[in-house]
Amino acid sequence: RRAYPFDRIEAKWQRAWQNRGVFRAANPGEPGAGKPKYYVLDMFPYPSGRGLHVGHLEGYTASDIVARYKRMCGFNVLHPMGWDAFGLPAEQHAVATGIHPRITTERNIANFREQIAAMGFSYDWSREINTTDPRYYRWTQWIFLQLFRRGLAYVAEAPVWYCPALQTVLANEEILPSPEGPVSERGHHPVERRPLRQWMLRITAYAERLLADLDLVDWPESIKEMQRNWIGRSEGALIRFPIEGSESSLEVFTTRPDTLFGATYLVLAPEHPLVAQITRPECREAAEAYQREVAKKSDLERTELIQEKTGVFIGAFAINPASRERIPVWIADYVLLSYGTGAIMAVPAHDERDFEFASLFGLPVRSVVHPKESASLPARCFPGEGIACSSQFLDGLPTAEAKKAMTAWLEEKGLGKRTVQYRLRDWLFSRQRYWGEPFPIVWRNGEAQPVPETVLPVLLPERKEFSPEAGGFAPLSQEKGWVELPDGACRETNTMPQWAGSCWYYLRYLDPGNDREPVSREAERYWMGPEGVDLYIGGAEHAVLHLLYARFWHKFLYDIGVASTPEPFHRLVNQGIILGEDGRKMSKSFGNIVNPESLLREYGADTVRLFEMFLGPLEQMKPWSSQGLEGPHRFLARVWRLVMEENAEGRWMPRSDISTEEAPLAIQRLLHRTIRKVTEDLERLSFHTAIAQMMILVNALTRQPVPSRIALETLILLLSPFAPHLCEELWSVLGHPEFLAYGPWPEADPLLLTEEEAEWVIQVNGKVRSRMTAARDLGQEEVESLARQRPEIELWLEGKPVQKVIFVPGKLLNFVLGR
Ligand code: ANZ
Repeated sequence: RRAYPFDRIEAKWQRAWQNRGVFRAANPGEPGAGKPKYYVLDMFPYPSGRGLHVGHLEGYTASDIVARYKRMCGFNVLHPMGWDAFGLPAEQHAVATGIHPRITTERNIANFREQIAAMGFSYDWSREINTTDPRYYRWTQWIFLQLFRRGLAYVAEAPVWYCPALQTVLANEEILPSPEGPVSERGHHPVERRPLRQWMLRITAYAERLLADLDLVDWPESIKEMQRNWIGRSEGALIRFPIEGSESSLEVFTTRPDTLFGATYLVLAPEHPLVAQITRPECREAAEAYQREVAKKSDLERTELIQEKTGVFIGAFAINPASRERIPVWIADYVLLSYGTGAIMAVPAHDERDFEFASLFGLPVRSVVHPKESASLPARCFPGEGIACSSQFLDGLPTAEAKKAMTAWLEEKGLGKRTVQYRLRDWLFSRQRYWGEPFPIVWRNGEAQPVPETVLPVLLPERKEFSPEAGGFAPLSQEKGWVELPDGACRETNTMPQWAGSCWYYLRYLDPGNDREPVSREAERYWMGPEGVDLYIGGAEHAVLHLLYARFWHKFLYDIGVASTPEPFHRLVNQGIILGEDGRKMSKSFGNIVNPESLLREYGADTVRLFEMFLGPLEQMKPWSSQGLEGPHRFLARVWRLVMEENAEGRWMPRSDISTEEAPLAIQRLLHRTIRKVTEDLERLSFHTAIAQMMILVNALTRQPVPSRIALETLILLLSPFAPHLCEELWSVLGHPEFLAYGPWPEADPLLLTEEEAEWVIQVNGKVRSRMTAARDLGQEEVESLARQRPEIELWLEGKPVQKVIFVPGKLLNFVLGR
């Protein structure tokens, strides 16, 4: 038997919200747009065949609570949802089953939509978007054309990652390291380097801004750091070394020009184009054998520190431009072709890798920097900063100044120049797949030409065959009637990668029906001003994929006047991963995915929502426990019974004894402390602590012989973002005809908050472990809850059952732990 009739209530309010368009956000010019705006965004899902699981719902519940809270605070809230529906899984399914990806995608979307609706999320469905809808991808193609016209999209033959299993190329960001070598992010299939002609986007042109503007956004430091590392800015110098007996010279990139006098040999990446030219005939055979061996390894394997260094002398000598010394030229795989100039000057005295290499092959080590503290030279390699020595005009200069002095000297002599290098590479933007956006490009006389904007979208042709052809040919190339144009031109047959659609979807929600432009200026200024999306919630796995790509497109859209803010997402929050009951990541392969359907049937959406948030801090990783749903469910049933009672026929009726008098002072004080705490906790997205406080309030109200109407209404308002169906029902039972969704957020009365404070002592097993200042008249429950929220107490209690709690009013709380 159900603790309260959630099934009836939930269906009823979901219908009412939908029918009355309660969550429609007002665009400029519409009634409601006079309010301040708040844009709270979820990372839209890829509608997979598996449906939503409780991990998705965590982020969506959090953002929904914020959306509902902000609405009650008087904001015009934009809270949209859509589908990132191009991509590999639908296509692989199509290859396996012969069912068109569009059909699978539509089916999956319908399923997702239903699951999401059952949770009572307050999305404005009138703004729903789907990246595979031609009315949407028309503008994705339009943006690509603008990139192309400005030289930011180009075709290049480059060594790219190719995945034989997926039969497509992949971007650097889609490759993961693994013990067996690099693999695809999707599916973990082995990948290899292949030279292929591909579309590239010049994200490197934005490297500096992508880096600098991280300072403008309120994001987790860990994500910012991952982006900084991915962009990988290094300041240094390019230095030219003449090659003895050759016209050519060799350029190296170094971050330590101050160590030039210590450069005792040069190293080229084995694939460096100069190798063929300068290798001496007697060394050719060995060099080529080495090149073949290296071709089998990935960059990651090559730069692995623990790996034994390998290399081959190629018989050539260069001249150190500072010391005029004759130094040997080697090839070795610890130097990568794709970074800097693909060649280095080796300074074994000050670089660990060079030192290791020099020791192995007996190459000279020359110290040119000594530590600040002592003039004696360390026996081994000294990679730190210090004072230059044995370096003529640099001697005595600290490293920073020596770098400047050497760079100035090189520039003056025309031997080198200051430079900034980035680890970031241009974005490989084409895929040999069917299920993606076609490029708005035709090839005429070997030249890529843009399709005029007026004929967009370039529709994806219907097909019955989805397999790519072996050898990296795109499936669309078989679609002759589509590819060949009457004037002899041919369409581009690659498609865009899945990331394309998600690069700008948050802008389309602002004005989804616009068929003249991606988004109107007016809607964009209103919703994005002044700092972009106010809150963006999603998984941390997108740290350098979606979040970097979207920032790049956004900056471009800013440059061409479509966007008005330098950054798209002001505040970013990553929900923590929810682990299976077994403590492992939820995944199909572990068979531990919890789907929401059965839980919704058994407990209802409000309980699932509350439980998701009560699991622990939003950003932390936490294990799931389906039994844990009982507690939140009983809590909601208790709230229900504060307002409702069962009559003789077993029907739920409003309680007849609800008092219109003020609650006793102690209850009023608790009530207002709860208002303050829940409000503060919502502002900092600390949902579990807000719930804990409301539980204390409900316990206190349950102990009252007759509940006070004011206290009940306040509780309902505070609880409504978390358990919206139950609260709408109780709100209407208490005689309010208007939707609670726009109800007034309660305000704490400062007079009821002023209280005498006390210093509370918190003990664990009789030992003082923390102290906190809080109201003197707090009850045991409140002190216990506050104490448990303190990190140091959390640590002391972690994993140990509390046997009993000793409470001394106004003074002390002692947790006695079981053994
Ligand atoms: C000489 C030197 C002396 C260096 C010294 C370091 C210390 P980051 O900070 O990552 O930019 N390097 C340059 N290009 C390379 C390539 N393609 N493959 C492998 N290593 C490369 O590192 C820049 C430093 O990494 C450069 O500075 C170069 O070694 C090396 F005491 O030059 B250095």
